[in-house]
Amino acid sequence: MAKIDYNKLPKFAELPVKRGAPPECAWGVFGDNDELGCLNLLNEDGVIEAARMVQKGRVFRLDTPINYAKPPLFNRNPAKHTITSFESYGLLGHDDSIDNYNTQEGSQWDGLGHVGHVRHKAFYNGVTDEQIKDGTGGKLGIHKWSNKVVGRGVLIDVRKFTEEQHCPIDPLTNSAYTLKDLKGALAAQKTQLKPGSILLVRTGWMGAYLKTSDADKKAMAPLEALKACGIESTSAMVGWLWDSRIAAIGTDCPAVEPWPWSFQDEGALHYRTLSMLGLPLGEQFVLDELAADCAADGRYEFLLVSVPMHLEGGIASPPNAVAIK
Ligand code: UVW
Repeated sequence: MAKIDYNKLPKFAELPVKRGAPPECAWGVFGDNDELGCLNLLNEDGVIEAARMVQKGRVFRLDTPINYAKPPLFNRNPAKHTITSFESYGLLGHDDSIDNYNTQEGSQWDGLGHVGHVRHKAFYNGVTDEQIKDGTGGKLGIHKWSNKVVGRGVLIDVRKFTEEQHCPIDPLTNSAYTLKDLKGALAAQKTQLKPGSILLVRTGWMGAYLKTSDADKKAMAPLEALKACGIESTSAMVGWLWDSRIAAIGTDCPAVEPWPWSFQDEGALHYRTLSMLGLPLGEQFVLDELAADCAADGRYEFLLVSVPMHLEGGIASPPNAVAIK
């Protein structure tokens, strides 16, 4: 992990730095051939500092179980888990396989090859559709993150904050948490963002979804039917994330931004972050137990360890993440 001087990075208002690049994009900031985007903000010092946050040995799993959503959201396929017996070899034992596994069927990081900009027809750093390929020959593969997503995690419990302010939104609608809400929650928690933080935002969607009936889950799963809260998709929001030097943002809702968002909307957060800034998005994270612990001890920072799948050329991955306090 090369060390970046956070103070030498351009402010959001100074973007783009690359001649001819689209507005509000970070292409070229970490080098013309960079494929890691904001994950470049994580470094050895950050890992050491984050390891010091481990004080009581509690470990919180941040992934949903595979196939937790029945059926998976956005028309994605359920995975088929099969156990095979070694009986025919005269051995007591098993193998297993997961067929039809969609890397975004539950908790996930969206890799930088997931979504390219609707108008500029390019992925982060100007990567073209033809350059996204299976295996090692392609660009922006998720395997390049497999040892990168470790550092100081920070939770913003915006759900709790808005409940305490008596203005909670319904997470099962496409309502937005504003930048003001996020800043208010941070202030209430007395939490500071520092450069190289991996930001987690609890919106309350996952808890609300898990409480619904099987029939409701089935009804809301299709892309056309789903409604879900998220954070606002504004220039001010992404400017704040960039200027705060956030390395990645993970949420407990399906799309980070409210769903539905229009694929034709150039202002969608997916474009502003994945394609323009190289900022990884995490969705459907499990944050309630972590949030309860943070509320109990008043510490909203922790060591976050996420090891995305070592899938060469992969587009997305379950985070395989834990927060350790
Ligand atoms: C959407 O916004 C459709 O979410 P995802 O990143 O899971 O594709």
